[in-house]
Amino acid sequence: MEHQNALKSLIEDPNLQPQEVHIAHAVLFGKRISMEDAIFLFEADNLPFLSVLADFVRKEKNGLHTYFNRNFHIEPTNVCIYDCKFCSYSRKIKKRSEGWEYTADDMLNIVKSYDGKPVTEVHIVGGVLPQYDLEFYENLFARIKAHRPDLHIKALTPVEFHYIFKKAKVSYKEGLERLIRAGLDSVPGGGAEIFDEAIRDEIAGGKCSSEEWLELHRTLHHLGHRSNATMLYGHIETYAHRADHLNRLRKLQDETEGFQTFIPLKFRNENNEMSHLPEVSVIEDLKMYAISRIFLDNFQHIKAYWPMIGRSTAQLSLSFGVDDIDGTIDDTTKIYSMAGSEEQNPALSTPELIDMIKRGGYQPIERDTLYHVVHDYSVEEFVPEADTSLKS
Ligand code: V47
Ligand code: SF4
Repeated sequence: MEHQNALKSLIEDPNLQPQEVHIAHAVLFGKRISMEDAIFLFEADNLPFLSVLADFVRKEKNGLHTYFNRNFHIEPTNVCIYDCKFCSYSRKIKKRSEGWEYTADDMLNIVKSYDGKPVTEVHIVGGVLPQYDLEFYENLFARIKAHRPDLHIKALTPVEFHYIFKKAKVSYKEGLERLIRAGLDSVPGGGAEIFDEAIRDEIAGGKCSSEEWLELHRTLHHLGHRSNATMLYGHIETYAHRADHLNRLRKLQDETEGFQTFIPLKFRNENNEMSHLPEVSVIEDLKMYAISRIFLDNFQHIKAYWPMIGRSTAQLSLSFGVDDIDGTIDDTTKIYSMAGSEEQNPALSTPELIDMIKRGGYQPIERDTLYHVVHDYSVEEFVPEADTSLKS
């Protein structure tokens, strides 16, 4: 196998530092790397080395498969009681007039606008407001399921759950059970930011703590449901904070095996209170993907969110451990267009996405939320449907 030979010959390279040899051996023999190793890799800045290691892990786990799915996003509101400094998206409660607040009817109408379209998932996440309480979401999820039972509902984050369950005076378990009964299928990875308490307090003070974020996912996994995890990187955190974040996720995954994919989210600096910080380079992005892939040996998938990093970096990321490029952002998730994503209008049709993956040398697989294969475009031809545009 080419990727195994690449790693074996890399180990023979006399120019490698001793710690690099040690890490390469660990990866070749399926052993874990430590937090210290991860920090070393961030600091060493050896991109070719990282590429060989991350590509090895990627191919051992997922071969050449590169996943995407067809989903659409609904953001119930862009008004939020919290005030995260990096957030380009929320209007503070006092600037409510600049925001939107959808009713359940509004959101059901958005769902209905996809009737007949080949989407498999709705992703629902927005700001936190008191009227979006437990009953509201129970009612919303039940109405979506009544209208389209096969649509997977991936919704809310521990930030919202923590707030609404506290308000309803129910435990995480009871609250999640009620929402699952109503139709919640899985939970996206947002709200994780950075787990280090001091940094979290500085950039996202007031919302759920790191321990609460992890506890919510633990509870969800014990109830038999899956979720994703993210990390917001490239702001005021250090490499040690990144390693700590990855380590807390790896530990929880050892316990529950409930995470499907890890998504590193690059901090974008437009329209927020941290705009004075420069954005990190593409090299830093590729390092982040590769080290995540190498460190998180118990995560099956690493996702690059292409509306955030742009198509070219997303394509490049496939050689740095990434096996999922999310894909089908229908309405150009506002969170990123407001934060200043590389492409102002990141719409990508299914054929374009398939072509991008194939040109990178990988096999495009359309998946559902739980990574069941919907279409394998490495063996199937893409047949244009009535509406193939992933942009509304
Ligand atoms: O938690 C907010 C981030 C997240 C900025 O699970 C920012 O499939 C960068 O979690 N620069 C929400 N990031 C988005 C999210 C997500 C996205 C796509 C797929 C999935 C999934 C999850 O967005 C927030 C926060 O970390 N965010 N502002 C910003 N200025
Ligand atoms: Fe609110 Fe989320 Fe923005 Fe924080 S990141 S202000 S919780 S919408």
